[in-house]
Amino acid sequence: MHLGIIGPAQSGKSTLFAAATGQPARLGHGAHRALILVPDDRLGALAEIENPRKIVPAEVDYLDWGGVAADPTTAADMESKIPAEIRDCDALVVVVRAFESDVVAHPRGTVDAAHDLEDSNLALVLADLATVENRLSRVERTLKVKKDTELEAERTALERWKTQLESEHPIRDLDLSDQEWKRLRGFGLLTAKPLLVVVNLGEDQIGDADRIETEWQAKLGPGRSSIIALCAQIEMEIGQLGDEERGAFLTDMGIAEPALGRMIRASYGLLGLLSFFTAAEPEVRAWTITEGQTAVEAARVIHSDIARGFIRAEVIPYDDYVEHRGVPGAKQAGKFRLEGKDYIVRDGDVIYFRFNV
Ligand SMILES: Nc1nc2c(ncn2[C@@H]2O[C@H](COP(=O)(O)OP(=O)(O)OP(=O)(O)O)[C@@H](O)[C@H]2O)c(=O)[nH]1
Ligand SMILES: [Mg+2]
Repeated sequence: MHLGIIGPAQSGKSTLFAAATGQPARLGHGAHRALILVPDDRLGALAEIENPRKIVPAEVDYLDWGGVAADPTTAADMESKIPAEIRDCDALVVVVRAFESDVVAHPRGTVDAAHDLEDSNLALVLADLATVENRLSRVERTLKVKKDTELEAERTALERWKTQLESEHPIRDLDLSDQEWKRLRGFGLLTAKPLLVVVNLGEDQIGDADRIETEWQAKLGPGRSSIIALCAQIEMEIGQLGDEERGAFLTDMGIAEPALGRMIRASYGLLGLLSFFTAAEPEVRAWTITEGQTAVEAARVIHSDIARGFIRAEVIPYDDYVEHRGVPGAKQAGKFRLEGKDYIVRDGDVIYFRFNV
């Protein structure tokens, strides 16, 4: 999974990135990329049963890109500012600033997170509009010289997207058919990507996080988007603490759970991702797939050979696995299932793939 972090200048993107990745904050512009491990308590429970040599969590690839601000420029200009790396991301994280600080200047002079979000949205809408208009004029030129039903269908779709963007609304809020989603995929449109809004709170606003999240959730469109309020600075500090100090610090700050875990889960939810596990020697490991993927597709995530030579999947749901302390117990309790290629994998399935190549 690839997540791209964007947002106005000085909103706390690099601080959030540092908190998420455990790497030191590199302030200033420029792209930083890192893998972060997806926290999942279930791995610990499985490891306690299996005593593996290694525990391997699922990974998320984070890309911290510099400021994306909607200057009052042309759409084409905006489009050219968005790098290919951001277009390749599966979802975008927009960080907007709610924290007040005398030492950190705000590009606009005042802190207004809602306004920042509108700006960022507008920047992405403008970039998409340029992409759509370019393609539309090319399609129209071709249609003038030859008839092509496929291109006509594309023109209809492009015109619909253009209308949506011209009204300053993201593509993700349109009610699209599967076919249109398929068509969209090739365009890398930014506003079609799921969006996670991070409201970066001040240290003194943490107590308001729940209220702010509820308030903002209501403002987001019907498409796949979600909001989380956290204090990036504090999250970064939490990440630097040892396990023992961390508990005390969280209690002190009145934080039930570090927001990063919630953030990663939110991005999983937005993208329709789920984890399945493998728990055979030498490692207990989490793997990421999309909701609705089949056993053979899950096998392919591990290795193409396992998919090619797929015989069957031996499946135990996570809860049963833990309750019966592993495979023999689960088998005895009748919780062990043999599934074929087309089995739809569920979140938390512990799977052993039988294959032959
Ligand atoms: N008080 C406070 N300061 C913060 C918080 N988050 C970030 N900062 C500070 O704000 C400044 C900007 O943070 P960065 O993380 O560099 O922001 P950025 O969005 O990456 O900035 P650019 O990449 O330059 O656009 C730094 O001095 C941070 O220490 C926060 O939650 N509270
Ligand atoms: Mg930065």
